[in-house]
Amino acid sequence: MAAKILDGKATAQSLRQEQAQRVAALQARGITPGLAVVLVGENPASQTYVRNKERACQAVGIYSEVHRLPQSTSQQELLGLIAGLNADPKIHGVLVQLPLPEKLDEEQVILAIRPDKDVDGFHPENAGKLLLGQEAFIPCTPRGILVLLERAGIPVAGREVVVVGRSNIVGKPAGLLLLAQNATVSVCHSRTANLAEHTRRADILVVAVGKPGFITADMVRPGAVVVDVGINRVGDRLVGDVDFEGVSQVAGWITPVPGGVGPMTISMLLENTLEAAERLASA
Ligand code: L34
Repeated sequence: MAAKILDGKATAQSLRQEQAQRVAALQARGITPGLAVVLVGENPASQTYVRNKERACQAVGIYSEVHRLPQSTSQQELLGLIAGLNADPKIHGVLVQLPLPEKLDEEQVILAIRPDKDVDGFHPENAGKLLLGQEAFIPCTPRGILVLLERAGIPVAGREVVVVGRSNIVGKPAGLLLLAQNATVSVCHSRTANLAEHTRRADILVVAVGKPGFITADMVRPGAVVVDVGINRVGDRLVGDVDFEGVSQVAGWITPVPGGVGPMTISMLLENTLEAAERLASA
């Protein structure tokens, strides 16, 4: 195996110490940072992610509450809960785990979260600020990718970055963030013609499509940095969107799945929650 491992688990772990210190500093001023997570339904992957978020909060001393609601929850009930959390002074961050059950209106739910508690950065106000380069909550997964590269000493400015996937929660904000860091960014998607021609040009390749083994070794430039955002369950195994076996022979750096971007997503949620509480402390 040629590629070095971009270890998200270890990076998230080392960030925890700094985060615990920030919690202590807030507590010295009488503020305990608080996060509310809302989980609707029984999606097993979401249950795992939310449990991991709860544990991470506990590990650094952030107060967290998880509201587990049945699949049958109505839009009105969900909006009512969010209104309560918006007004709750213990809560600095509010997150509604996605995806929501089909019959719920995701867009309306996100719009109901107070932008200054929107630690996912999904509210149009935060998304718009990110687009304009203004200070905002930055979505956790894209922010996690940036911090992972930064902590590994991998420069972004001036480099050719190709993002595969254009979702609102990963692909689009990742492209904008990398652009703000002076990368030359292409965003590819399901209708991209000659995808491999694009991916082979990448110094840094970010993949978030949700298809196991989608990126193969022949699509990767030798020595490239490969960031695999996918988490797919294949039988009883977790695999990314990148064929790790093959691509790790070619790439210079690669994120594993699990232990890559996932733990960084959670780490950045803690980061955003701390920022929300710190803003209140200095207000
Ligand atoms: N609202 N919805 C909202 N915010 C988010 O930031 C998310 N995301 C994505 C899905 N829906 C969301 C997450 O939390 C993806 N995601 C997430 C969070 C944690 C992990 C993966 C994705 C994670 O802990 N991954 C572990 C393995 C977990 C497992 O065993 O399944 C890892 O090592 O990659």
